[in-house]
Amino acid sequence: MSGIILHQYDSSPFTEKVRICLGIKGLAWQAVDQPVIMPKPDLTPLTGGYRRIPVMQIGADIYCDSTLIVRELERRFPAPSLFPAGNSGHANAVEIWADKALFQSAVLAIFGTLGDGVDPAFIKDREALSGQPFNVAAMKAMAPFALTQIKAHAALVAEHLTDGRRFLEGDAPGLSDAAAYYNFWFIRSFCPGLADRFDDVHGFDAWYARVGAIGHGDRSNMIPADALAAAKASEPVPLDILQSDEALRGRTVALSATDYGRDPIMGIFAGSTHSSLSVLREDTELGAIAVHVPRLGYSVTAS
Ligand SMILES: N[C@@H](CCC(=O)N[C@@H](CS)C(=O)NCC(=O)O)C(=O)O
Repeated sequence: MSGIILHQYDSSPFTEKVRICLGIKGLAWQAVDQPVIMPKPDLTPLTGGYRRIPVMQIGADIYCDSTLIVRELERRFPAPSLFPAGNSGHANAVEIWADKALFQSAVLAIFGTLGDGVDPAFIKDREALSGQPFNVAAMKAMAPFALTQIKAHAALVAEHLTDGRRFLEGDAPGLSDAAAYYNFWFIRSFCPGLADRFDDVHGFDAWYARVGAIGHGDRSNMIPADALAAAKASEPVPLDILQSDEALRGRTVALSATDYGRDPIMGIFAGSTHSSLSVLREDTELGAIAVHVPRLGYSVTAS
């Protein structure tokens, strides 16, 4: 067993990026379904406050954010690689494009189309998450424009495939494909009929079908209590701290996303790399837990 536990919900687009990466690697994993809105009483004891989805757990190590999760998968399970062309720069750039620009257009197109049908409890929750009003009227007005943007993004993908390659890095799929794919999956699964085919964007739909066919690896389901028990039964893996972060060693810090969902993760600063930050937390029920976040897009503040 890989020991991978993914805290997720099936409709989560950022999780779909991770699920496709699990499929590329052919890994077995266990899904713990978490609520779509707060409260998340079986998640926050593990994360120390972080509420966003997905979160990966391996024993008593908790990895927040899809960008860190896929890189931790690559580190622990290197073959087949998520960087099949042997370099990561292209995938890193594609992922930033997908997570920011393309995701914003997808959100506008979906919620502008669902319009007044969006659950008020969901709206209230997402307003608290973002600190911004969830303005359905504005989204409705923007949805047609957002759809033109989405098709233009699809055309960028198709343009990259014009030399006949099957996937964005060549003949084998990688993180680039998972990242470029998941927002189109989000739209197509949430709003069937809205942007189901791009017949005049030659090559796009065939690529989309190839990525979808990769699947999600070998998934089984786990109840939240078993995930909490797995954390309790394990110890976090030992960590190193970069020389440049030595001053933070042993200090109580808050890790926080800098875009939205900024709930702080309080803990003892215990690890860092150029791409991640880690704290250790002592939970009265679960014992020692290490929580890891990406360095990019997260702040660390000593109290
Ligand atoms: N940068 C984060 C973004 C994650 C994100 O925004 N996830 C959405 C679901 S796809 C979320 O957490 N929404 C609020 C919630 O589920 O509570 C990542 O890549 O994991």
